[in-house]
Amino acid sequence: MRTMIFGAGTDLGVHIDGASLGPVQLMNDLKAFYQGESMMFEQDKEIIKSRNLSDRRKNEYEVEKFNSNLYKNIVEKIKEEYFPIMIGGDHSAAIASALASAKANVDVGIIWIDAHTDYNTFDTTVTGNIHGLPLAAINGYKNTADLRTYHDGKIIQASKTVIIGARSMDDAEKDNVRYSGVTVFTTQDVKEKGIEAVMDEAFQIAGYKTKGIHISYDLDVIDPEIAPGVSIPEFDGISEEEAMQINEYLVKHMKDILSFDLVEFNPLRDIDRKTEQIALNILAQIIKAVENKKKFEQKTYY
Ligand SMILES: [Mn+2]
Repeated sequence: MRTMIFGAGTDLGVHIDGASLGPVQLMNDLKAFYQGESMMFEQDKEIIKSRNLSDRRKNEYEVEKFNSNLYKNIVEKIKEEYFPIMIGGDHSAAIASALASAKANVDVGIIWIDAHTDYNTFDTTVTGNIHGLPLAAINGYKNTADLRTYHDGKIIQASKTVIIGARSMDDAEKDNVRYSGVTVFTTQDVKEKGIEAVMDEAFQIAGYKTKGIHISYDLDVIDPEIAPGVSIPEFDGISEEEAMQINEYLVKHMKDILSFDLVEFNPLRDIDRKTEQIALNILAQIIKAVENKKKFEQKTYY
């Protein structure tokens, strides 16, 4: 299949700057071997970001405007039979990419690979950073509707949602996760059960009676000693080897995958380009696997 890379140059969803610079940098690096198409989206330079600690809806209008444009373009390109790869930007952009996949592909599951569960609502958020809400918004959970006004309401079901690598949750967010019914594999679960077993289970759940799976990969799932270039690092993450095993699994199961995000690369926080190299590795492998993906290949029956 042909790939369309969507660069989502936004850091409106987090009070720390830099994630908006990720996609341009990675696209430049990719030029050496990616001759395919891309569309770059940038946040409005005039925006003065809200960093007010008491603002529980930081840059809500701006995030919504950015995502609405991104969403429309991804839906269109999926209909033109492109495979969308969204490079973030902070994770708020995944509301657009995941819901676009749900809109264009009708019935999808989702695997959220992330140190955080991103399952806050406007009622429970402690920071007001919208990159802590996207998965709840994608699942249509409670007070998140304002984050998908451009979308027709076809959310991704929590029963077909799997989080992998979580190790940081706010207290109220924990309750949200519990009530929602999503499946969570913590970093500890990954270490104990092994990548293969966790991924097998995740694909069963997210792939069950769906047309395929949206993968949303947040680089902060990896230990910050190895991948420091993210906005909100969490210690005790997965190793580089485990990250590559996850990627190998994804490559092997590309026929079940409909769309892919790689988010939260923050060049301003990176050290010795470590995170950049890992991000490039992941992208290069995924792009190659998409090239080899046949359009009408039968999805695995889960
Ligand atoms: Mn995230």
